[in-house]
Amino acid sequence: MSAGKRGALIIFEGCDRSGKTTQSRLLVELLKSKGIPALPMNFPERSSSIGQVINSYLTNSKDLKDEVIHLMFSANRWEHMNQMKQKLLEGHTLVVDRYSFSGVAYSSAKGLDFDWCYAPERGLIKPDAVFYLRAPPNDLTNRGQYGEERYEKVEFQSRVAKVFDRLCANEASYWHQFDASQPVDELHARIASITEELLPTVATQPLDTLS
Ligand code: NYM
Ligand code: MG
Repeated sequence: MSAGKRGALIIFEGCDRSGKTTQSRLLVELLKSKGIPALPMNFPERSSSIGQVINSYLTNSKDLKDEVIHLMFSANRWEHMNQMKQKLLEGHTLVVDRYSFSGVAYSSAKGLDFDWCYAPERGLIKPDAVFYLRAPPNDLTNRGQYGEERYEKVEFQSRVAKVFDRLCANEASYWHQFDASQPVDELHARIASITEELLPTVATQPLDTLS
């Protein structure tokens, strides 16, 4: 990519098993096949020392107070910000499976205050687009087969979905909501077309921060 052209920060958000991992992989593959530099990322990023604590918490081998794990998830994003900024400015598009909004959605679904949950996210790089894969509420209640990790319970996921809906309404200018129950290739085509329009538009815009 030519000098001065940055990449886009693209985020996938949604409940567990909404298809984010599949769609983010397809998007990275598509961009790469077109010669557009693209890198996949995901949060939590479990390999750092903070990430390893988060992993122990999620797999139930460690208990932490709700506030403490919330701040660990946020710290896990902060510790990757310089590296993300550098990649974006070099022209890489980052396709990220979960970001700040998962932080707010899962913690406030536990009962923590919404604004308190959002506060540590302010100052992080603002996404150029959030693709919100929204599972229809009926689907959530029909889906029983979650894995073993903490949070993977239907009743809890319904509460998480409500917070994502609220975030989607608040941040409508850069959020795109999709019905997660549509066929994988149709959803991918919609996401691809929005991304292809987005990349040239943001390439000359400065990076912004969440506020
Ligand atoms: N999660 C993820 C949070 O509770 N807060 C956060 O900030 C992030 C990024 O971690 N159930 C939760 C949501 C998921 C869990 O994520 C693991 P994944 O994408 O299933 O590996
Ligand atoms: Mg999961």
